[in-house]
Amino acid sequence: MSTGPAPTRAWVALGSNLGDRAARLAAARTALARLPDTVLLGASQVEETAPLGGRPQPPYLNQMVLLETALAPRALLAELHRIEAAAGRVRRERWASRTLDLDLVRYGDVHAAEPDLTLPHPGLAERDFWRREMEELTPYVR
Ligand code: A4P
Ligand code: MG
Repeated sequence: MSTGPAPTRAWVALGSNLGDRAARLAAARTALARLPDTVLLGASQVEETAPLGGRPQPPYLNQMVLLETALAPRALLAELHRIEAAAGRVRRERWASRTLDLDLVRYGDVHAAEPDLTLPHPGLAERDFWRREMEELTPYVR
């Protein structure tokens, strides 16, 4: 019997604005559902959003998923980075176009203020579409 950490709800935002965006999101959902000690409880609609950040770049497809996971926040974030890398993401400057971006928006009620882990994600305040997508996931929170 496993006696690991109690499973926690984690909200993960998916974004893509390069290449076959819908396929990138679909592959990311599959990869997230396969993470160890993790269940994908639900996914919001995929929506197209105008690029934020002022830099000229193509529109994004965005979506949010709700996970139940026994992975600790930093372990989960490391898995998100691994999935991004597998999708061919090259980290250049901040806010630049990307094949796949995965952000940890919320992890239970955990608050963190480290550069490598800020929770809840600071983008939540200015991203209407994240809040709308979280609203859509409410029925899955239980
Ligand atoms: N980091 C700290 N806390 C977190 C967290 N809660 N979730 C650190 C994810 N990462 C977190 O991230 C930079 C560093 O943030 C990482 O080392 C991580 O440890 P990154 O993914 O390498 O860089 P980034 O994605 O270019 O920067 P950032 O700040 O995450 O930008 P965003 O917020 O992801 O913005 N417009 C629309 N319409 N839709 C979008 O999805 N996305 C962006 C990217 C810009 N414009 C957009 C969208
Ligand atoms: Mg990011």
